[in-house]
Order: sequence, then structure tokens, then C-alpha cells
Amino acid sequence: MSISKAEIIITSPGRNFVTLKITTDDGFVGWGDATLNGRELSVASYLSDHLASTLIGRDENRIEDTWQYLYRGAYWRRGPVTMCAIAAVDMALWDIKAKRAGVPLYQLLGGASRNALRVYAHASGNDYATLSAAMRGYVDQGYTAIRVQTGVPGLDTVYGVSATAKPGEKYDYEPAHRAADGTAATRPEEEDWDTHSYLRHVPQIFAQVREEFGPGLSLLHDAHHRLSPIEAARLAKSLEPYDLFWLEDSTPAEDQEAVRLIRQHSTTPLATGEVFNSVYDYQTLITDRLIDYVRSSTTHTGGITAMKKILDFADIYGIRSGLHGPTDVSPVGMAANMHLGLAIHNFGIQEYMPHSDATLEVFKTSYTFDSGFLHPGEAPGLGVELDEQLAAEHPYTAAYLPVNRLQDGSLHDW
Ligand code: GCO
Ligand code: MG
Repeated sequence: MSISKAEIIITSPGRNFVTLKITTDDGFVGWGDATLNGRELSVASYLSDHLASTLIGRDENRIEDTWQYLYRGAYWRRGPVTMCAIAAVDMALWDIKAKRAGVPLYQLLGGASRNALRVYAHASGNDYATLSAAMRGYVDQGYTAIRVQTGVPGLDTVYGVSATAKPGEKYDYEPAHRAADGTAATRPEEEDWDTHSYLRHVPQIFAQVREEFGPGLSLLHDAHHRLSPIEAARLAKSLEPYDLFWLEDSTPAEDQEAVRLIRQHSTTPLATGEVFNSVYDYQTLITDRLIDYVRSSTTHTGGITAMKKILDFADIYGIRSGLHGPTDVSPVGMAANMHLGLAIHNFGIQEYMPHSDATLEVFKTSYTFDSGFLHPGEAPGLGVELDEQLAAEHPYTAAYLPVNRLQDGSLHDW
């Protein structure tokens, strides 16, 4: 049995997704997520111009060897584009292997270690009343963990805050931006940022949240790489009274040593890694126990094969998973996260931003959500099938994540 076709499908049901379809010579089909938000076509080109032809004729059962061939064999290795492309191949091959065996993928990863995956939702508001109503909506749906993002007085747009979402409603607070009329964007939008106002405001919001929602609810917060090490340390320290589940990505991701400073000053649990793409990005963070949760997704980190190795490495140090699950990870990538999360012992929590209805018409999923818990379902393989005809009705439309500027006009991390 070998790979006979490798096709790349680009579709935009509400937002852009790149999906790899691998077909075997006896007709099995596997799907892999290759979506890199705002840089989608680079991965599509990597796959179609450089990888697809090398896959034809390969034994589809040799997943580890194929991974090594694409990673070690490339010479120019790592980086988000390469690792997303490898991830898609890896996911598709696992999908095929499990379909051929007739079992849901988690069975091949060791079987279920738990009944379902505890998830966290995203709540946000420009003011406290809006945030609190959004949180209430999630609590009513059974969520026990909520990410809290707030507007900041004096700033127009702040990362993670929905301008339009109603409580409990599905929303994409940050689809990569398009032109106002929905047509292709030519450049990113610009947002503004002021660290001092943010650091002053956020602890006040968490004080109100704890006061209203009590001690039991797990609260998370994402600083989205915007702080210097000492600012991040101060934020982590000032949030200690509110007992966070985690503080995410407070400093720019390249600098693993920056996290040491935060750790020295605070016992607030730390999560990082959504922009990482290799185990080496975690090496110091894990061995020196500088983080508590691994935040990558299978899509951006070389697939299930690579992510499982990172999580096994983390497990030795008592570090858990908190896999990245925004809407720019496609339903295929989310399913990969879920099967892995169900199987590993050191699962922590899964991020869950439900995809839009338009997305879920194109990607038919078999996973289920019930009272704050997700399950990947029992369909053979990953349990997601792409409707190619429908996908073709949603052509790629250029879109970019925003950039951030300080009040003096200089560029800041978004
Ligand atoms: C998160 C993330 C995302 C990213 C997005 C960028 O914690 O879910 O920060 O929302 O901003 O994946 O493409
Ligand atoms: Mg994040």
C-alpha cells in the first residue's frame, strides 16, 4: 500500500484553511491541517511545490520514517512554514492508519486515559458588564474554565476582545483581517497598545471576576507576548490573589530565558508555546521547569508524531498539555489535538473556540461537546471529512493578523 495522490485544498468558509488530502492506491483518504494564519499560501506552496511529489509511492504506514524524511531530510529545517507542512502530512498518515484499522485515532495512541477533555472558553468585553455577561453565558453552558480578556481604557482595540459577540454566541474575535467589504486585504490593520494602562487595569478586572464568580471557576489570561520580562513578572505577581489556572505568553516567544525572571517572582502558573514549532523551542522551558503548560497545536509543531514527543518530554517534568485551539486551527487540526489529549496521561486542558457554522459545513466533524468537555468521537481515523465541493465555493481571500503600535508610533509585538 502506498500513497498515490497528495492534493492541497485551500478554502475560506469564514476564514482561510489549508488542508492536505492524501489518497492511497487502494482508496483510503487521510486529511491534514496545514493552516498558518495570515501566511496560508506559503505552506500550500511548500506542500504542492516541494513535498507532494516526494510522497507519491511512499509506504503510507511508515509515519515516523516519513516524518524524519521530511524534517531531517530537508537540511533547512524547522520554522512555522516547514513544520505546518510536515504536520499536515503526519496527520493525514495517522488518519489513514486509523481508518485502515477501523478505530478512532486515539486507540492507536494508547487508548483513552480519560473520559473526555476539559476545555476552556474565551470570554471578553470592552467593559466589565459585557465581560461578565459573556462569562455567565459560558458558565450556563457548563464550562468550568474561562479565558478572561478585557478592553483597556484609552486603547481602541485590544487583542482578544470581541467588538460584537453576544454572550454564549460563537464568534471569531480575531479572524485575520480583510478589507471592510470582505474582499482581500492588502496589508494588516493597525492596533494600538500601552503596557502601563494594561498592567494597571487587568488585576482590577480579575478582582471583580473573582468577587462575582467565586473561587471555583478556573480563570485564564493571555498576555499575547506583549510584556518585557520584568513587566510580565509584575503582572504574574499582581494576579496571584486571583488564583489563575494560567497566565499565557507574557513575553516574546523567542527568549526562553525571559520566563525565568517571571518564575523567580511569582507562583502564577505559566503557559506558553503557541508560536513554537519544535521541541527545541521548549528545551530550556521544560528542563528548567519554567512553565506549567505546553501551548502548541499539532498543526504548527510538526503533527501528532512531534507533539506526542514534546508532551512525553514535558511529562517527565510534571508539565501538562494546554494545546492551542483557536479557530485558525482547522477542525482537522482540532481533532488531532483531541485524539492526542484523550490518550496522553499529562493532559491539562484544551482550548476551545467553536468554529463558525460555515466552517463546520465544509468540515464534517464527529467530535462532541457536552457541559465543558469535548470528545473526538468514535469515527475511524481523525473523524473529520472535508466536503470538497462545498470547499470550492469558498475561495481563498487574503487576510492578515493585525500589527500593533505604541502611542509614539513605534511597532510593538501583537
Ligand atoms: C490563543 C491565541 C490565538 C492567536 C491566533 C493567531 O491563545 O488562542 O493567542 O488566538 O492569536 O492563533 O493566529
Ligand atoms: Mg494565545
